[in-house]
Amino acid sequence: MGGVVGKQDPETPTTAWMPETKLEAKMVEAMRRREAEGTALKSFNTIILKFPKIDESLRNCKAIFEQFDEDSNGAIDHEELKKCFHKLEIESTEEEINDLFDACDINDEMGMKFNEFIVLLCLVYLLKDDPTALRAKSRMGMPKLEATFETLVDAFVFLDKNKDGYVSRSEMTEAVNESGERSSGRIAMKRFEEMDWDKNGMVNFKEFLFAFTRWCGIGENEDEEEWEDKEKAQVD
Ligand SMILES: [Ca+2]
Ligand SMILES: [Ca+2]
Ligand SMILES: [Ca+2]
Repeated sequence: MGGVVGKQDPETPTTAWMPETKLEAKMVEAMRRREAEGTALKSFNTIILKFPKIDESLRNCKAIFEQFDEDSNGAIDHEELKKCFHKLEIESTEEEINDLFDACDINDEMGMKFNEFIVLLCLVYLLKDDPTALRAKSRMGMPKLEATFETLVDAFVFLDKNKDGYVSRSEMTEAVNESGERSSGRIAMKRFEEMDWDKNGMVNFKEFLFAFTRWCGIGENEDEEEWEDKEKAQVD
């Protein structure tokens, strides 16, 4: 019977969010492990200050995307992704690749668009941070990009105050309020709604990453003009 239940953190509220998929469970587990190490970020503003650098680094990732999009159709299909993993020496089972593909292919177009590819790589980065896997030393052989992914993970760790692997509305408010800006509560709510894709009141790391690529303006060619309008309204 069961036996898969991990150590229950006494501080975990009884309403702790249950992961909906196996991949999400792994993601949350990896995030919690990472969260136990703490964050290098001191304030919400330090995250904001890192935006331009993250933006630049993610855009540079386009060359990697194009390299693996062998037929240059603007999307990385299943076979291309498998080759990509092989080339980057990311050890994954067929099932893991399938799960990642399904999780990140948000438009169900049977292919990774650039922004989806970034999210997928960053999730791989997080998931490969497995202390039991000795081979994980150099996770993907892309030090610059990995440094950016680490910053994104760190930002999430900063936001997730109770370290349960999800950012809640109140955690977002708390983080933004610390920045001490007027009207920050309203901004926090707006940002939260932008992140909480499935509107379940919690933001997981994947949702956080997708929101981030949108804030950086990556993947704006998608059918989401409402995002752009929101962005414009917020620039001040
Ligand atoms: Ca392709
Ligand atoms: Ca949390
Ligand atoms: Ca959510």
